[in-house]
Amino acid sequence: MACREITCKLAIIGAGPSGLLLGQLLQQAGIDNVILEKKSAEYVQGRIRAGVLEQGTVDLLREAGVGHRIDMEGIVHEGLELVFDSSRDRIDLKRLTGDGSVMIYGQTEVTRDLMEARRASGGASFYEAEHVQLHDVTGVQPYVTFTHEGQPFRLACEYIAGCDGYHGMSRHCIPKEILTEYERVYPFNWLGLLSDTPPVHHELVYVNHERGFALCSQRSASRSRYYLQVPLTDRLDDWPDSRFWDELKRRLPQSLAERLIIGASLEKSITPLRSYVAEPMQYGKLFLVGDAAHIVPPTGAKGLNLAASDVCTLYRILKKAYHENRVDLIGRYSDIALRRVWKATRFSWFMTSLLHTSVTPDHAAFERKMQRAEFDYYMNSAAGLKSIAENYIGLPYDLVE
Ligand code: RFL
Ligand code: PHB
Repeated sequence: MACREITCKLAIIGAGPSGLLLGQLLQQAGIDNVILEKKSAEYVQGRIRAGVLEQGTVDLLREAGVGHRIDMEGIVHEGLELVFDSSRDRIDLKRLTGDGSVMIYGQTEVTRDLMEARRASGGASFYEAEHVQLHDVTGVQPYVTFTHEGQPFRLACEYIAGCDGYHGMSRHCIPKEILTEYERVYPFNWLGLLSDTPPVHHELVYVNHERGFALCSQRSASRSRYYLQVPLTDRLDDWPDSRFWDELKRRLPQSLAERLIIGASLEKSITPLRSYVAEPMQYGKLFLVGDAAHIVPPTGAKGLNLAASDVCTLYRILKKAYHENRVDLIGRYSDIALRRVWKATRFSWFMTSLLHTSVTPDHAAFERKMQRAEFDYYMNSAAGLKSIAENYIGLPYDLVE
């Protein structure tokens, strides 16, 4: 079958939040782009993931023209709780950061809003694209080949955004001698449960209990999301709903446990915890964006937010390059993005280390003492509280100029 030829300024690989948001912002700026996604739209839309949006992410979504539903349905949180054993401490985000907050709005909803905006903008998207391959990324005119519904395509473009997540292939186009990878895999997983039950508390509660970490999150006044630290060897079959609820109750302070309302799970999944950063985040005309370049453990609620700040950096650079002929900025993407990436990687690692119980028996007693001392320090120091608060609401974006 003859290969169909199409052209655009930017080829976007992946229709997760990174690809969809970048596509939407550029579409609005008159910079045409084509999105290629391996999975079906229904599959992408159905993935249950993040729930906490930083103010910077919400502002960027508004700028992309998809702020309407967030502003109506998102829940503003001005604080969160940290619990060590049974003692509860509140971090007052608003007071500590001078009016800062985060927004509770599910990644599934962000994805739905962005997909609808994409449809309305008329931007081209190919779902269930197969055999996606990048070519000549360091050449004058890179291109992407793929197959869609059995038809081979050749997409000629000026730049490529690799928004294809941690398991994507864009990153692997950067030669091994150029790419440096930094990684830490944590020795436990998270088991998540979604249920149509009212949240146990009106704010998020992060718990360090000697039986393991627990998190009480939410999607709405009637939908809860809970997580438990579980051993790497545990499988979903090991965790019928009743066991999940019993274990969560045991890890919560009594004041919360007695208020916990349980119900059937709508979804349950196991997530590995990993810190990973690939440097540089760009190679020739290929830019890596979001999870394609870095992964953080979810304890700091940073993954999606970091994807949004990468998108913001690349969007501002491309807009200036196309509208103001500032092509000199193109080579600065990686350096600008990585500064914020490393700070969020540090915070996510810090929160993970502070809140999870050790699985190495030799060090467990010592590490628990260290965690308690760290808790006491952070919760009783104005500087400590402020440090957690300003990182949780999201550090400022670096300027592109
Ligand atoms: P995604 O969402 O993985 O999307 C990548 C897309 O690329 C597609 N793809 C390909 N397409 C074409 N050709 C190929 N060869 C391809 N290979 C892959 C994939 O099918 C997919 O659709 O990456 P993106 O867009 O960078 O977005 C990143 C976020 O999804 C992720 O960081 C967050 O979900 C992380 N995360 C959280 N982040 C937050 O900011 N706040 C949170 O509260 C939060 N909680 C979480 C989380 C992630 C979790 N899990 C499941 C890892 C909670 C959990 C449990
Ligand atoms: C969630 O609601 O899925 C969530 C919230 C906060 C986190 C991680 C996940 O730190």
